[in-house]
Amino acid sequence: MRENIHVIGIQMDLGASKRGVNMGPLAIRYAGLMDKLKELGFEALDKGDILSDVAHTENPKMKNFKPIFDANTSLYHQVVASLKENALPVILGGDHCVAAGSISATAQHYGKVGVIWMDAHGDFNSDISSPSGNMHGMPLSALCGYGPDEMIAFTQERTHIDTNNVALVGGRDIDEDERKRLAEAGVHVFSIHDVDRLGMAEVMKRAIAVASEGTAGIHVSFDVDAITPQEAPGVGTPVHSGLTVRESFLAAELVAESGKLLALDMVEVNPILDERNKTGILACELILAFLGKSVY
Ligand code: HAR
Ligand code: MN
Ligand code: MN
Ligand code: MN
Repeated sequence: MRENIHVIGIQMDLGASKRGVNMGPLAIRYAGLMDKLKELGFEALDKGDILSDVAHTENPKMKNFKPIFDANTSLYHQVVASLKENALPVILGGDHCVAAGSISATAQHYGKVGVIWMDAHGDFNSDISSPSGNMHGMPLSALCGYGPDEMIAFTQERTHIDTNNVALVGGRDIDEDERKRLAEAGVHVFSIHDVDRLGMAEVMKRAIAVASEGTAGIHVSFDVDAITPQEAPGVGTPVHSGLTVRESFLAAELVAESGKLLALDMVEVNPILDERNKTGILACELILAFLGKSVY
């Protein structure tokens, strides 16, 4: 586990239909993230927030592509810089389109990384398959080389994530075409049903094995809508019957225990829809758990 943490916010909400998720980084910070990281003994640096240009759509199949790409380009360069400084980047979203920048950076730096994508959704649409044109439904597909390729065009050569090293955990609202695309691509899907049947400990054991095999380590991308909406109400696209709070923490604790974490995204916290920062506080505590805060 790295001792140096760089916290990088990105105030982005243009990838989603509902506005306000750009305030997520503030909500997570106001839950006390920086102080709590220092209490855990980390050298924690707040790199501030990347801002986004205003909404601007040229192509309705990829809404707000230009400002999303520009902000993601800044994020990509910041994450690469942090990795070069030997820090573990913690990225605060923002909607999930920001994983295009953050995971591209980890892949560029390490060459081969695994991804554990915790989400109610698959985020495996292309611009063609997307029912909405919302870019937060596309980043995992783009990162794995299934398009839209423009979304990750930060450098000349693309470093695609090998789907053999990708595990999706907690999925329960996946579009019909998206499900076929996930299966054809060979993404390892552990749906909420698998969590019920196998238990989170076994699911994470398998997900960590998938993401570790032949890789430098794991980038976890945690969409808070993976958690059941009663416990995480501050999300734009809630889906009933999700992960319990303890299942979420167990997942985080097992990732920490693996010692494989290279970078972490904590995304989709929408303070406008939240209840007294409940989801922001939960996101903050989950970050600490992923970084090794133990419960006893
Ligand atoms: N699958 C739907 C779409 O592509 C909804 C996806 C996005 N919602 C999220 N992503 N919060 O995790 O539009
Ligand atoms: Mn998502
Ligand atoms: Mn989601
Ligand atoms: Mn496989």
